[in-house]
Amino acid sequence: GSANIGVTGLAVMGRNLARNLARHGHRVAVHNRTYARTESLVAEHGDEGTFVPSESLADFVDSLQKPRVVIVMVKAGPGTDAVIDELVPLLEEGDIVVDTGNAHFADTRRREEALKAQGLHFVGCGVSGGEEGALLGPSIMPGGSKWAYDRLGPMFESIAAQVDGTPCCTHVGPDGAGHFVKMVHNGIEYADMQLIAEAYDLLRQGLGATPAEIAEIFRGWNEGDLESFLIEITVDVLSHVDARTGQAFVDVVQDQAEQKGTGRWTVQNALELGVPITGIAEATFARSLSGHADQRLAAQQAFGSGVQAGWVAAEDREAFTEDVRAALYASKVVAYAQGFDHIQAGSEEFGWDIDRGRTATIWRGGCIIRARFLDRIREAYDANPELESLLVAPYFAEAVQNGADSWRRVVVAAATNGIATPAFSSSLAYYDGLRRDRLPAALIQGLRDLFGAHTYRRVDAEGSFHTLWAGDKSETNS
Ligand code: NBP
Repeated sequence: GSANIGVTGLAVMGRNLARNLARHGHRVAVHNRTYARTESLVAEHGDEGTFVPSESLADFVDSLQKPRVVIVMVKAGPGTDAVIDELVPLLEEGDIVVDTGNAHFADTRRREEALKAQGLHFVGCGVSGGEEGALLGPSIMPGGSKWAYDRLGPMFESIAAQVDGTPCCTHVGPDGAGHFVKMVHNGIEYADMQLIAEAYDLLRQGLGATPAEIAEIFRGWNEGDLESFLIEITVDVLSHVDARTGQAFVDVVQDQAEQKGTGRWTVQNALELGVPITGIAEATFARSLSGHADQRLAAQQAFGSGVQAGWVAAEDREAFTEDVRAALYASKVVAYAQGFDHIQAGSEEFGWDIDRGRTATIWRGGCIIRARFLDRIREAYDANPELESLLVAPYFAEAVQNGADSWRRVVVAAATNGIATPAFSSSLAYYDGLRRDRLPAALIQGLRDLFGAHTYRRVDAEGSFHTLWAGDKSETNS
């Protein structure tokens, strides 16, 4: 075979990834279950580089140089298994199958194990950046063996987004590590968007400002620490006017957020690993709440919304806006700190040895959460790879401490005026909980011991203790 790399699955993502590879001088074998897609890719973009089209999967495999690298970019789930099952008998020892779909990392672990038993390398690879990223430079998060990365890493690094000359692609770790990190990335994306939405809501209701006016506030914020793709596109969405009605676009969109499930996966796994990713969880639940139209209507009818717009006095407008900015930044620091804790917990659980600083580096470009702030995260982990929490890294500690008064004023204002800010509020609660010397968890331990003899540990002695609550309340030591 003559092609360096192959892509099977040529819907929007696979098509754009194949074009990106071809544009970077790789000879790309292309295949799709329905041949028409393969034909249209070559007809429309054949001049962008070298494509080697095949109608059958067997011819596609034959057109590849050994050891073969086959990218599978099909609808995640049973489709991926179907393609793998068809591919495996056609491959030879040492060949590499790369799944760039949005697979759950547990599926990736299962597939990796199955293919390893057949002498094949399986690379579960997170890709972020949507259609445009796939074409112009995504953030790429490959898992799998080091051997596989040595073979395909240079090709992936060539097509990834580049920031300051560094590609947004690195070998994340063995088996499911790449898809795990992609999952947490999406969870952080949920939290970041919820925080932005809460900031918008506060400005809109508090100031009585129009979406266009708020777009200008976000535009200003994008000049500072908050500079990021999500803030940038918030400006675009808020300033957009609906052609049909002449109203602000954001006012004609149904207020029910949808989800494809990666936020849910993140929260489910965090519960299993016991990582308090409260920002991501609240963001996921806020989307669920928005979708419960019937319950919302019932509650509106029962209680009314209770929000009095325009509560901020004229002389306080600037200060309030700055408070919301600081609260947004502090809450965002919490959301990312929690996300990186989750990555660390997964890394320990599955033995992946993920480098959190490098992970921050590959999110600086190409992906949805790309932001200036990720440089700071990388610096924090470079300075101390064993960092207990991002929150305590000097730069973030300062941001959170400096913003704390603003953060509190905003959460108070939200509560006073009937604005739901689950992500702002829970992030503040996390910060305050984490830094407390004594938590009321001591009382919970007492209750658990009383009703269930669950035992407790003492502050002044080793071992587990139980109080004979129903008896003479003496203490036993086990
Ligand atoms: P889709 O997720 O819409 O999948 C369509 C592709 O899957 C077509 O090529 C289709 O072939 C193929 N396919 C299916 Br469906 N079942 C198959 C089977 N049993 N055997 C062989 N091929 C099968 O495509 P997409 O939107 O390009 O996304 C591809 C992957 O990338 C997904 O896993 C997605 O989650 C992930 N992803 C998407 C984005 C994004 O922004 N869209 C971003 C990051 C990752 P056909 O043409 O013959 O029907």
